[in-house]
Amino acid sequence: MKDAAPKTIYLQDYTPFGYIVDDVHLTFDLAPNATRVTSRIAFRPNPDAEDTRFFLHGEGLTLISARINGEEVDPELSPEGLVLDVPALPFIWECEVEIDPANNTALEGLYMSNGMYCTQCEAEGFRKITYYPDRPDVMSTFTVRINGDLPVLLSNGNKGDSGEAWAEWHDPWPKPAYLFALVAGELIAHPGTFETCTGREVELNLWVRPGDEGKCAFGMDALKRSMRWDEEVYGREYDLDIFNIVAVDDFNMGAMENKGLNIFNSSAVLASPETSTDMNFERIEAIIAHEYFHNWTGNRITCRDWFQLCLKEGLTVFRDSQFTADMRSAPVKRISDVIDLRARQFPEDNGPLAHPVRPESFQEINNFYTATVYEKGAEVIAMLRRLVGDAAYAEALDLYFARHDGQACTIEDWLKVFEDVTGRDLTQFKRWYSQAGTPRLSVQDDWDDAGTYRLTFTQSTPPSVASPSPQPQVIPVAVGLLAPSGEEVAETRLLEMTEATQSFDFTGLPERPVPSILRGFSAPVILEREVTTEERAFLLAHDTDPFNRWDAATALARTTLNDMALHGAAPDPAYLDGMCRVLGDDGLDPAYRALMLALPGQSELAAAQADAGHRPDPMAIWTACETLRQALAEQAAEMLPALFEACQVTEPYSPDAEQSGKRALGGALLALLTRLDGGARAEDQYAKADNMTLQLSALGQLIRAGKGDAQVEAFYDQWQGDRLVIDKWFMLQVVQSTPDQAASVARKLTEHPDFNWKNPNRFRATLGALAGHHAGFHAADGSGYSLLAEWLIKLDPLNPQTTARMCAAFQTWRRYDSDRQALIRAELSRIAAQPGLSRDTTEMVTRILG
Ligand code: 0A1
Ligand code: ZN
Repeated sequence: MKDAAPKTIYLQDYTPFGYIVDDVHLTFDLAPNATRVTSRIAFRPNPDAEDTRFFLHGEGLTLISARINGEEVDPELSPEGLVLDVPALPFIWECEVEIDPANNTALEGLYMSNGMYCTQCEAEGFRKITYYPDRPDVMSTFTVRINGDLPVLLSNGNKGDSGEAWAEWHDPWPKPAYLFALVAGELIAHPGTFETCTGREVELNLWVRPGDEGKCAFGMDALKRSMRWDEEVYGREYDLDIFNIVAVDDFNMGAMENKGLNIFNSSAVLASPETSTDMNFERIEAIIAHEYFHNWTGNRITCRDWFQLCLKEGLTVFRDSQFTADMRSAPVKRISDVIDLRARQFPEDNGPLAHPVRPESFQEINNFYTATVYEKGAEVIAMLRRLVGDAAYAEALDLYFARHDGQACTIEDWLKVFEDVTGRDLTQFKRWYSQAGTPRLSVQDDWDDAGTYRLTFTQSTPPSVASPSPQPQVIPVAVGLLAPSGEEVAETRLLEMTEATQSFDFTGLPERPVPSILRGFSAPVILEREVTTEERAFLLAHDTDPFNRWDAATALARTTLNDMALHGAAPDPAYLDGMCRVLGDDGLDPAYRALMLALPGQSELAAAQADAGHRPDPMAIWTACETLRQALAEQAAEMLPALFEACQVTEPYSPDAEQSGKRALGGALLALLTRLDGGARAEDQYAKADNMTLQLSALGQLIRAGKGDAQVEAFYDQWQGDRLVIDKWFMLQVVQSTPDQAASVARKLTEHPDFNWKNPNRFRATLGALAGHHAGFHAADGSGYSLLAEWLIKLDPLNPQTTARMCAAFQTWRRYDSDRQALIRAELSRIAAQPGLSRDTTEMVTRILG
């Protein structure tokens, strides 16, 4: 439990630590309930620090002994750590503490998962292991000895000596404590090797529990491809003799980039064709790349303080998205990223949790591992690259690595390398880091008969608690122009908007063009432009920019769905005709066609309605989506069977872009066909499926059609022993339920013997799925809200971090009608009133209530 009166920490209050740590020696004597941690740390006064107070963080530790230069000392203890008078000269701190990993349910610090010891120290978990200046700007080399009667004993860095029930590790690269890791257990290695660009051989291992050996090959291959890519594209070579990855079942997040010893949620690394979907494979590839890329962007160059989190996360997300674009289809990756940004980051940026990419204050840093810091942070780097160009970006990155290797840096350091390389003044650009909120970009166009086409943009960002008076930002707007014949008359040009209102002219045009604005989604803004259905249909047919062509499809879908939900309109024939043309266009990549077919998220539709001054009705939105899908199925009925046939893959399964694109389109077509054939094809696909992608998409359609009872049972029997597949079983039943059933299906699943609610994956598979079922979660009777609140209240005392993250499900509450608002407010107040509520959840609920 955290302290009752949470403190707010401010960026402006940063001061360096009074001591430099030269070297850390740790010894772990492992025991489930009484692990002893002995530390021997060399400190010396920091000449650059004014504050010389010797404060070491420490939480939940039993202090056994403490010594300075060999002399027993008696520090003053508090729930946050200890203070002590120390000599103004270099000294050795020695300390022994006892901790209880077996009862650590928060999964932060040293904890146990299925009998295996593992750690999670980012952001502030190391203080639960021993007393230490647990802040990212304190960097040191670490030597670790693990004593424990377990076959595998791992820590960061290179292997040292080892013997019966002990092992030593030495990490030569100075690192902050949040990158510390230890793993001990009965694990099996899937080994590999990698020869670096300078010819050094690196030992690779993917460590898994017995039984998971068959799920390692893809992860290992993805790791090798990531290592090669980072050498080739960023010139970054790996810097240790060994790189270990460990899969654990109980993990709050996706994975963690601990130096030389990455720890992964097993869902983010284990994969096999039979048990994992194409989407799982793609996600795993991206996460492995992400964690590996952190070795340079995060580990070699780390953050001065946690306000600078985007320094490592925004950049590393940007790098992993470049990697995926290179490995797979760049347009498909771009579209998927924007779908994700609009679904997760826009609601955050436009609600009570809005915060800048670099926040200026927090109570619990774990609450700031957000879509804004990560995904908007990556968008900001993508904009920077667009503005300076690829060559200057590469030069700036080289300078960044050369100048700051081994340092703990700030966003100012990051921007400075770009200023130094390009001579640009990035003062205004920096607002992307300091201002919350999504800019709205409205557009007006004018044509004069002398052949000039003028675009006038106006930007405005809604004020928020975090940014009460936002100023104009630098917005790179990529624009191309099409002739009414469909031909491109002006190739993509990058307009650099800096003013609140600004005009740009295109001259020498023979006739009034049709603009294609914000190509490639060149800035994370909301484009507000009155566009006719005809113009959208035109762009859908002709735009040469794949992103905008896709966006025209989603805009058409959004418009017709909103008309249907708000005004009872019929499906727009322009949308249906356009989609039928897209479906039948063999020249388009199947993966791209699948994305075109997907409807905008229902929560996103609700946001658009609320933005336009309406009170969204979740049930009306759900009905509109169902009706539109049914209408499309009927209109495309004749072409669907042949298209579906063409998506069947006859070669052996591979998770590559080509095959998975076919299966993605096949899945979208199956969803349409199931509306027409009563589930016959889905039943057939389910019966024949030899991979999880096909099996799960068939099962999903059968459940949705209300015909899946037998298969739901069979699926459970088949996969009972596989926890990652059973997570899918939990999730799918909720996702595919009707709105009136979603909460009761989820509730029933929470009563299932396999509902192991202390496992974050299972908890999210069930209750996270409910929160993501827009109409089900917002059921008018409040059953969705109360079920989620009930479980969050139950989970908070055990696992504050996962509880707090899931509170975000309530962040959009002010969009809805007064009855729903009252229901949500009551649930949030019920959570807030829990005695001993964690600091994490308290902060989230308080911010959401506003
Ligand atoms: N740095 C990791 C993610 C991560 C963040 C926080 C954690 O605990 C609070 C755990 C993992 C990454 O970006 O992958
Ligand atoms: Zn990361």
